[in-house]
Amino acid sequence: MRGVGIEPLKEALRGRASVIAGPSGVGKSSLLNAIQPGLGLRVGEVSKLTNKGMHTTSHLEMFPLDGGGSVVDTPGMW
Ligand SMILES: Nc1nc2c(ncn2[C@@H]2O[C@H](COP(=O)(O)OP(=O)(O)OP(=O)(O)O)[C@@H](O)[C@H]2O)c(=O)[nH]1
Ligand SMILES: [Mg+2]
Repeated sequence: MRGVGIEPLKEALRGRASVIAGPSGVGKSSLLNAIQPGLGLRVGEVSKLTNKGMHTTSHLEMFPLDGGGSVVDTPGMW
């Protein structure tokens, strides 16, 4: 991950409650790990067979952000 666009996203999440949603394997958990080092969210490979994620995140969880606010990581629904 090159970190491009992480700062503006951090800024957008600051001070509010947000939810990250989208298909499995697009990098939702990876993005949150980049935004808030130390979260240690599990990330998974994308299947070579289907080219989709393998539903690594399996539950909803809300995390407080250092800059204020919070964010919810969600399982990809498809
Ligand atoms: N090339 C590239 N790969 C990325 C990037 N971000 C994440 N990945 C890869 O994409 C794969 C899936 O990432 P996850 O963060 O587990 O995806 P997710 O959206 O949380 O998936 P679910 O938890 O299954 O819904 C992993 O192999 C990551 O290493 C990125 O910016 N670039
Ligand atoms: Mg995930």
